[in-house]
Amino acid sequence: MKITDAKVIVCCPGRNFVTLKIFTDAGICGLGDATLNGREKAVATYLEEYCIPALIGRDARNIEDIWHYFYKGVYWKRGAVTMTAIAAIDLALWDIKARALNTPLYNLLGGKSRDGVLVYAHATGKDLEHTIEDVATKVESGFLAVRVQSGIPGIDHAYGVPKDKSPYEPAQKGLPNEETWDTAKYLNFAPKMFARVREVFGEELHLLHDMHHRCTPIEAARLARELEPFHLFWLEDPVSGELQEGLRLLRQHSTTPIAIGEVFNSVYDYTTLITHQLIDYIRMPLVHGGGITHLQKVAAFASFYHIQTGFHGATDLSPVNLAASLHFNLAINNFGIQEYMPHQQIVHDVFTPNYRFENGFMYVDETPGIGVELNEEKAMRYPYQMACLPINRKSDGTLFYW
Ligand code: EZ4
Ligand code: CO
Repeated sequence: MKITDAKVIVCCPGRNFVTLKIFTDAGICGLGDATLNGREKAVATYLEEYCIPALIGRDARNIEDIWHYFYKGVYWKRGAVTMTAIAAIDLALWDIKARALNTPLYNLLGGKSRDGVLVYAHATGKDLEHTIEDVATKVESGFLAVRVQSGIPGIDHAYGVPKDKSPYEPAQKGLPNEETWDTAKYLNFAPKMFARVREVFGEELHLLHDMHHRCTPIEAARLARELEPFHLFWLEDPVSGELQEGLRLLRQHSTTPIAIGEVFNSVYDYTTLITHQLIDYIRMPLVHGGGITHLQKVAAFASFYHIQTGFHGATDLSPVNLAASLHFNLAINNFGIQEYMPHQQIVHDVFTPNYRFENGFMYVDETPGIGVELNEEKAMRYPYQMACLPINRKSDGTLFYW
């Protein structure tokens, strides 16, 4: 089955998405997500200029060989742009293989280890009481796990917390916004927030929290320790992933489970963290981590250390990534949880997914392949608009370093 062509579709139904479509001489096409928030065109160009010409003529069935061709063959290994491009190729090839064999993707990954995928929702609010209301809304809609983030007294805008009722979107049109951050105010507020959430919602609800790499190791250790009575499912990105020894320091002080890696793209970002058992959940998503072929190996490696998956799943990853992640999560033994934020309706004008949410879990249907269709004609109606993630400064103007 020869690859005859491939093309990159960049569209902006509410936010930017980059999709790779690979064509074969068997008449079967596959889709891969190539969206890297705020750097979309870099991946699109990487694919168009360097990958697609080298893909044409290859046998689409040889996924492992093609993966290594693009990983090792280019000399310049790793990096978010490269690994996102490789992921898009890899996802599209797995989609093609599963469509060719007329079976849902999870069947090729070992079959189902479970019926549904446990997912967590985001609850946010401009202040604590609005956040509590949003947690209640998520619980009422059936979620068993909720990530809680709130506006913080004394901080103008907390990352990822919409100011009004507008949909979640951390990227803003144009060049990066500059926001102000105050760690001391945050550290004072977060334990009070979780005390109140537990008081209102009791012990059963799984609670998660994202620190977005804003703390030093000793600050993170303080918070992880103070949050212990509230039994978090996980504390995410407590320190920058670049500082792996920081996680060891945190570990020495706290039993709060740790998740990290939404900005990672390689197993080599994880080797110390996994083998020294400094974390509990890996966050690297298929789309930024070289696709299924690479994540299968990382997840298997983590499994030997009793570390589970908890893939990134914000709305800046496309429905193709989410659907592929659900197949992956259904199949592997050491699945933990999946982040799930529903895309805006306008996204489903372009992408038609095969998944549904019910009572805290997500399910895929029996559609062969990854199970997502892209309407290219509709995609053309939403042209790319530059948007970037914000930059943070301390209250005295210093640019955040970690
Ligand atoms: O910052 O998706 O856990 N989720 C997150 C997200 C990420 C954005 C980056 O593109 O931290 O809000
Ligand atoms: Co995060």
